[in-house]
Amino acid sequence: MPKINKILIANRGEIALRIMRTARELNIQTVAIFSEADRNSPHVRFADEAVCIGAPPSHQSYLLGDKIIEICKKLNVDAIHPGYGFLSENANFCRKVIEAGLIFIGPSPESIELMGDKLTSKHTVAKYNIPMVPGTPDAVTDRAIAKEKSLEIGYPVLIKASAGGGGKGMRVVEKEEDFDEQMDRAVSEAITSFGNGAVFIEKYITAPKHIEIQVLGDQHGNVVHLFERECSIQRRHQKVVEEAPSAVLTPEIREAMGRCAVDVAKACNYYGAGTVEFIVDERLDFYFLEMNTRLQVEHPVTELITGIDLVKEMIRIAEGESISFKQEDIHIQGHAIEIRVCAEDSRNNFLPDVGTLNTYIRPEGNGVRVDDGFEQGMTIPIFYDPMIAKLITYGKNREEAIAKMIRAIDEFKISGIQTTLPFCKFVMQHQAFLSGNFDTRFISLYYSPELLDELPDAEEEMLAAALANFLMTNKKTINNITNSTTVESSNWKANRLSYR
Ligand code: MV4
Repeated sequence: MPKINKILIANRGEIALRIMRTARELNIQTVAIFSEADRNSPHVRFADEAVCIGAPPSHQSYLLGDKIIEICKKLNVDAIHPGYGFLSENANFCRKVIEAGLIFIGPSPESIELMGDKLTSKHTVAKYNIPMVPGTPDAVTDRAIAKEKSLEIGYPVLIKASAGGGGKGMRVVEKEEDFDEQMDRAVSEAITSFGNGAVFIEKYITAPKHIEIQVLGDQHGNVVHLFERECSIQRRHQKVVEEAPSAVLTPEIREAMGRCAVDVAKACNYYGAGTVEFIVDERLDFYFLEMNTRLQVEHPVTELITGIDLVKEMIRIAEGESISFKQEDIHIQGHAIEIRVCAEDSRNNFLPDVGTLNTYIRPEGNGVRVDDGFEQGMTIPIFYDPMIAKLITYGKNREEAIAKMIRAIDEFKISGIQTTLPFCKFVMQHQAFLSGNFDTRFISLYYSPELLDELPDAEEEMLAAALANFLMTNKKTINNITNSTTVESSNWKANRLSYR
């Protein structure tokens, strides 16, 4: 079995650090790559070796597959971990890595290819009894036929790009009169975004929950699942809050979804870490949507409830080892929630906010994990994803995880840029979130920026503290009114800095 002694991480920021930390625990040497914009990043300093790969834009740096492979040869690297985004789901890159005699820490190029196209993935899993949304099994090109099928399926329908992702090339059609226009839009968007105009039709599920199952496969045909993540709170197809487990699944549905996810992985001979995405309707009927063939941003919530280090498993699997545990060995323990702290102004339509982290103080303490790749004083580059940090809390149950999250959000001090922290606090305090029963409409149904100002924010807290202080210094009067005992007080609360 090939032993990995040195890994190059073909990524940046928090995920590069996350992977390097596990590599170090396994006594594996690490090589970072970085663009000119990331020269001073923590992921560069953490690595044993680091190589500047090019100019800030991704196409001149983190997406230069051939150059990355060249660096591996020069530095005697054994394996590449692609992280998420960038080259992680690029089957051609994966193939070139293997052809260069290197190990790709992830699935085979064939699995990536099969699951990268939605229609191909549906055909691949067809031999297993995987529930799927009613729809056309193949691409539709003829409008008359497409409309006929849509009537059969029943409006509303959804036109989806087969090569799609991130909601691109996806159009809801409410009634037959709108069909032609929406089909034209979906096709042209699919061509522009993916260079492939193939679209298909599905029944539109109007209030779906997004629930995904983490799977692991090894190169000996073993596949296990690590339960679900609930990811319904999204904006523009970007997840904002994720948790594990889901508060609404019954043990029976959880097991059925887990078995389905394992079958999907088996259908494409999957190895490595992957995620099988489902939508779940009001009746808790679930439907397979697609499979993501990478380590995902939200993997920490699964690590916390299972105690499994997913990156460690990925590395061992890439070396040819078997998964280190059996399905029956793992159980859900406690509850974990993750929020994505992004450089976006939740008061202004989540517009990306550029600037410098003048203040950046992380929350700490029991049940708090922060995965990040920035430090105080750094500027957030405009060239990449606006995510600054992932804040993850873990408690013995959902209530505890939420309480810890609210405490940790308040403890997170960021100034210099607007972040999604206030929005995430709003979510944590919303009745629909607290109930555990919500769907992908959460933001459109419940959120408007004005509501953030109704939350007690740091400034209000300071005002309240100042008022309390004023009342305390006038305690004689208060005592006269309330007859309470006097207590010592100081100005510390009113004097403390407010960063937000
Ligand atoms: C759907 C759907 C409703 N009905 N398919 C969005 C991205 C892609 N992964 C699949 N998506 C959806 N597919 C049918 N037949 C609703 C969505 C959807 C969605 C799914 C998960 C999380 C957020 C979403 C937001 C809008 C639409």
